Amino acid sequence: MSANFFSIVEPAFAQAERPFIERPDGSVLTYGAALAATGRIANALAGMGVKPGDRVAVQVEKSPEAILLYLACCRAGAVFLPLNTAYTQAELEYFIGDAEPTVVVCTPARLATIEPMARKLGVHRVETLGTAGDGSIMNAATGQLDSFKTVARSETDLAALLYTSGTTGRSKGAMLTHRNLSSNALVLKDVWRFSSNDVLLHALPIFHTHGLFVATNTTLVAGSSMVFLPKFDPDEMFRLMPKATVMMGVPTFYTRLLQDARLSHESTKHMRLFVSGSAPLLADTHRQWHARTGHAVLERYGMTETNMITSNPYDGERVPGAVGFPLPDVTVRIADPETGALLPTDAVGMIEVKGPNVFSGYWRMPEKTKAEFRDDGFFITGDLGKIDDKGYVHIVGRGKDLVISGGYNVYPKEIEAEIDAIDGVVESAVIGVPHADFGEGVTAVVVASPDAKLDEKAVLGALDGRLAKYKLPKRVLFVPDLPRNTMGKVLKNELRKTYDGLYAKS
Ligand code: MCA
Ligand code: AMP
Repeated sequence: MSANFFSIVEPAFAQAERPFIERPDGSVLTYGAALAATGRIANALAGMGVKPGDRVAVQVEKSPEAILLYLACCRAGAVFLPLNTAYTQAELEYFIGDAEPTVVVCTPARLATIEPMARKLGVHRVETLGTAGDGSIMNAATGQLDSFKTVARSETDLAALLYTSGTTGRSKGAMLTHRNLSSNALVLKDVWRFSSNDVLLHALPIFHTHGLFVATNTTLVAGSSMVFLPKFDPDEMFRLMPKATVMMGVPTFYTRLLQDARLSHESTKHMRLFVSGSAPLLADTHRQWHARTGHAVLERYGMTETNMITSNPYDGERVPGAVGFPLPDVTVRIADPETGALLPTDAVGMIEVKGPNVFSGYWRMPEKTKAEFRDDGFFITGDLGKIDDKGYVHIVGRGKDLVISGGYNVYPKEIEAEIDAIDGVVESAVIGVPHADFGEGVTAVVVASPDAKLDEKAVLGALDGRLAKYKLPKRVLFVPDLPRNTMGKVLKNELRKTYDGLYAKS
């Protein structure tokens, strides 16, 4: 039997009249209409020359049609490559050059800039998709047959390519197989008790694992439905929450909703589950949420490379500050970061993971892939943690130099390289500093040459357009020297301590 992820979720589409996605205006895309549309789009993709294994790169605004395009890619056996809408032209150029997609789909507004660049990189077709069901890809699908024979795929065939930045060098494409997607979706459906009665309030972006796989794939395997918001907006969340039973969010969703007077037992009474992930949910936020709503947020832990790894229990204690137990079929262990030797209960070390959820490697980077796996197949997450005597996993820090801002990963090296290239900058260090809204605020500490007339505004001005906005430092601070150890390594921990209270009141 084919292991194509679409074939696994196909039973949901048999309930043709059931709602799949409800738009904020109340209009509904049923499973039946979605099935037919994915067939038409898959036929259009095949007509454009997309063959199984080809990449389809997609940088579009959130819409139900973007989900249909993702599913059509699955059906056609193509590898879906979603791209954050905040990525700049230079960032896109790298991804497209590296992934060599057959087709690029962008917003109508960006066609004029993306098309010439993509063509120069050898892309066969550049198509558009708007937020109102418009765009050339939808035009190409019009008139195509609804029926499409979903391409047979094996468990190890690629379903998606998701770029993650690295601690060193360039972004890496995490290769995710059909088995990675289906194993995680089936497990999450069970452990979070998803059923066809559920309605997920979906306010996450759909170009990363959280909004695309965790939220959408779990909905699909359960035949549930989603209320789809273009983006997180507290007014819309409170208006639509009475229609929903589940919400998934990054910690910033929870801290922002907590600041809203409308958050109460009453306004959340229709909900059965709140899930948090992508960044640490402070134990304090967990407790405040419980006090205000009566709901214990269920925190889980994952990575682009591994999908979801652990989850707090549905029944049983959801421990504030812990990320719960390894998911069924997933093995988690704690090892000495240097030697790989296994560590006992409660000892802090590197979190390593193995299971059907773990990706098959980085796109065209066999050496980087090898470096991040142990010989016995465990993936080295780069997160530091421990497992307590009850089996709960706790993340206590990061072995990797990473800042997580509002659920988005920012790798300091990438920002430092851009800052160091600015005239008058001697060197820089980028750190994450506690931030009331984003969890961590990207912060640049810069050493300028004595004769340079550089200030915060000038640095930010020089970075504008070169990096996605969420990567831009919230503050740029100038120092005469960076603190270093005897080996000459910048002491980022010391910098983090110095600037700890910088965003306390933001
Ligand atoms: C927007 N801005 C940000 C962020 N988002 N800056 C830093 N960090 C961010 N996350 C910028 C905007 O460009 C804007 O800049 C300014 O901050 C204020 O924007 P605002 O309107 O407040 O932001 P927003 O549009 O409300 O977005 C905040 C958000 C959003 C809702 C938290 O970032 C979001 O939806 N995050 C979810 C990320 C996510 O899905 N991560 C999952 C990755 P200016 O004022 O200059 O214009 S998957 C993953 O991590 C793993 C696998 C896992 O475990 O899930
Ligand atoms: P990404 O590369 O976007 O997939 O981000 C993965 C990283 O997000 C992980 O390696 C963790 O550092 C972090 N992360 C995800 N979920 C949690 C969580 N619940 N608590 C703490 N960190 C998390």
